[in-house]
Amino acid sequence: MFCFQCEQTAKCAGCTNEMGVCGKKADTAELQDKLTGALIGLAKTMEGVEGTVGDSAAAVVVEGLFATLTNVNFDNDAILALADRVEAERQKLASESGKDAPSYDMGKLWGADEDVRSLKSLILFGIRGVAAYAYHAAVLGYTDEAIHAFLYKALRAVGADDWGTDELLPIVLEVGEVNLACMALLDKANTETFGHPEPTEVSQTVEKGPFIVISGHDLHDLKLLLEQTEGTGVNVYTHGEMLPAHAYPAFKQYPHLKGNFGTAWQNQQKEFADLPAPVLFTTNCLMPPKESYADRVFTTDAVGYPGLQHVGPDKAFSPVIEKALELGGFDSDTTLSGINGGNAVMTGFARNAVMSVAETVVDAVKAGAIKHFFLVGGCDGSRPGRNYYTEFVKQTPKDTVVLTLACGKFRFNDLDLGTIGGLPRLMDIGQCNDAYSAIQIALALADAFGCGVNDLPLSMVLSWYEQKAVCILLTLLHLGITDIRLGPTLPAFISPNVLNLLVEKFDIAPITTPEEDLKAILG
Ligand code: SF4
Ligand code: SF3
Repeated sequence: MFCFQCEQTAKCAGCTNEMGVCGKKADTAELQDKLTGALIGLAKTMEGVEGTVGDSAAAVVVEGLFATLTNVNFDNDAILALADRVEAERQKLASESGKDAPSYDMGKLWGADEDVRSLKSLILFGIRGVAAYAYHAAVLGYTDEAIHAFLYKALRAVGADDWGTDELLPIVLEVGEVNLACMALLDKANTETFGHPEPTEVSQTVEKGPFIVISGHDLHDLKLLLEQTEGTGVNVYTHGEMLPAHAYPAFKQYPHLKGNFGTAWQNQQKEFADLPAPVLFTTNCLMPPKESYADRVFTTDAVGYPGLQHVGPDKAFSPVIEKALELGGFDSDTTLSGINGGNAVMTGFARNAVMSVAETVVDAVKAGAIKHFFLVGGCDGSRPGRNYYTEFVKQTPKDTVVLTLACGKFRFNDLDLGTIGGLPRLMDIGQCNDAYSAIQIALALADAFGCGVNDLPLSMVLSWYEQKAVCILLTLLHLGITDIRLGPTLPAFISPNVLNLLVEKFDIAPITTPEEDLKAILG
């Protein structure tokens, strides 16, 4: 196998043995390549006849890309079934249009010249992230043909044998542009369906009695689960990237959505080991479950793992609810504190909430009360160097504000950083896709100060793990944002030449130490 799409890849170079660091087995990796190759074949078959492509083809492209994202699907049967659907769509289209293109051999990509491989990887991994966001928007009824058309174009670019830097680089940045549109679509879907997030304190105490833990990014699944658990005596707790759901008005009407359980994804094997409740995964990041709790883990949507119970498109969560009733939950109220010992966390500082206090923020900056903003956001992971982010946030001066998003925040979201002028110093904007909100906040601040985003007293200190972080990073580059610090390590798929290019054009830099980086940023 060969896979180097995530941050924990073996030796910071690539997973090549019988099993990847994430637990993905070689045969699964090969089937994922087969699926991706089939998607490229389908996209090539579509060239010139996109107008005749039906919704089912668009759906399978989105799902096929999403399923190959890190920590989503480990189930060979599910991946093969997706590849078969792709194949069927290609044959249907080919018979209609008289045009056909075979599956692409991914071995050609992994064996390509390192700069070509690097740029194509940025495109492929980036669109895997875009597809995940497009999937969540689509389940709420929001789709955009321009986004689908770009996914086809980007797949063709990955399969273009004679393309070099000149052809590929513009498409890399276009991934960022389209991802911005896709995050905007998801933001619209979420806020029009569930309302605008409001600052909300979330308890980390699990009340006694039966409960379900729901993880991942899909708010629609949460809604369906809350509806189906209503009146059953089963409480619901969020986990990981589901935490920001508590801030949406539509979810506040469910009194049995009680709080949050646990921290970021890489702690699940420890945190779920003795859990007297089932866990439902709606997206990444699923880790191979330990035997001790595998019978309590359920998957849905694009997520899958051999042997785990999967809830299909009918979304009948009854087996999950029955499991919760059977396990019964804790005998007494139980708190799993955050990693710094805090028992409650705040979320919901999305664009509407922050912009409603924009005047206070701008006045505080003008009066010198707020000297600097940091966006410390992105994915969490298990690399020891990731305590950089905890230390960085702890060391930010009292006259600075820390904005955060995605699951990396569990490293510090239980810290009490105090307030500035009535505003909390630490504000959680939401999930990784709420980077859209963060961008809107930054643009509004730039507007208020009559400057560009790069001229704001704002620094981005980002952590990455999987491919959603890749497309978000490309969005920031597309917007011309410079001086980003990235860690805990740089992507293995960025070749030295491509890195030079990013450094020259965007001043992107690896994190060093909290002390040095803070000194460099604050002068
Ligand atoms: Fe390795 Fe990451 Fe690929 Fe898993 S997703 S096989 S850890 S590079
Ligand atoms: Fe986390 Fe997996 Fe990336 Fe949406 S849940 S951020 S790592």
